[in-house]
Amino acid sequence: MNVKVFATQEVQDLLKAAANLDSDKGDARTKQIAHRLLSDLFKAIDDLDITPDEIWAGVNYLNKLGQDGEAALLAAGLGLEKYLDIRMDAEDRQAEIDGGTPRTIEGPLYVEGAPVRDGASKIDLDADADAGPLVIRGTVRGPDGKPVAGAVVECWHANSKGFYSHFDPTGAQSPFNLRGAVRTQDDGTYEFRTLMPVGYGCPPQGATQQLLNVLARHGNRPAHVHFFVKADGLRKLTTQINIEGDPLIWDDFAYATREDLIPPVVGKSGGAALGLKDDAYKEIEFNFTLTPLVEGKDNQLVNRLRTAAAA
Ligand code: MBD
Ligand code: FE
Repeated sequence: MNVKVFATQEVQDLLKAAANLDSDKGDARTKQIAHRLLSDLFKAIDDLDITPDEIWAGVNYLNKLGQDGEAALLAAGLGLEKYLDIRMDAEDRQAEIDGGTPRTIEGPLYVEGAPVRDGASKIDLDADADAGPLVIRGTVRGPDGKPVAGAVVECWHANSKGFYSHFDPTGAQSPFNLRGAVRTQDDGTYEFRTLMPVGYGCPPQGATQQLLNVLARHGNRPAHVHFFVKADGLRKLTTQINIEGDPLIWDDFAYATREDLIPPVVGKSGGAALGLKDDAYKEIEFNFTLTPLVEGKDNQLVNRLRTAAAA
């Protein structure tokens, strides 16, 4: 088939009707976006001559995606979440906001409600024979370079199987295992005592991996640790660090790696005194620099549906 119908009055009227553009009721912004996305889809169907079989495969794929609860995972894997970061970075450059720790994607596996502790928190609640002890510590600073007391650093990461508590398919982890929050001390410092994570892989039978397979892409991330950093009068930072040396560091299926987010991993001893499971442990120092509010507001605060649980 090689027909072109997109530009016809009939199709243009259909698009307007579907988005209810001729009515002044409904949500104007949703109508605008629905009309544009539907138009872009119709245009693509015409241009690429997408067949009915392909359309129904796509529609049924969306059903599986929802059944699997993987829409946000797919958004990460298709670079949509990274694209939002690229746009926010560009917005910051335009506003001449610089010097902050680079942002990178939140991902779909955050759980709200981790206990907040002062200065330091041991967040490995469950034994994990295959993971060695890890200390992550550093200082939170403001745009002026001065330490920020009372900032809240929240972190979450996977265990030695690449699984996150609350989303662990084996059901093996306690709530909030490897998730925690620390309020910085007067000198701006924070510390997490935890275990070394391993990279995440998409559920092999899930909708996300299904599409990645057809694209001949893998669905794996290098080992990483997520952070939110919040302080009064400054913008919330969403970022991650990668574990140096992971072979997938520059081959992340979610495109979250950035040059400044790969701190050195240093071998240390004295873990016993810190309550770690071995005396030998790894340490990562990672310092955060937050950026100022814009006209008194966090202009890039992201609202999205987040899992919440009681600690
Ligand atoms: C993760 O751990 C993650 O951080 C992202 C972005 C996607 C899937 C799993
Ligand atoms: Fe993650």
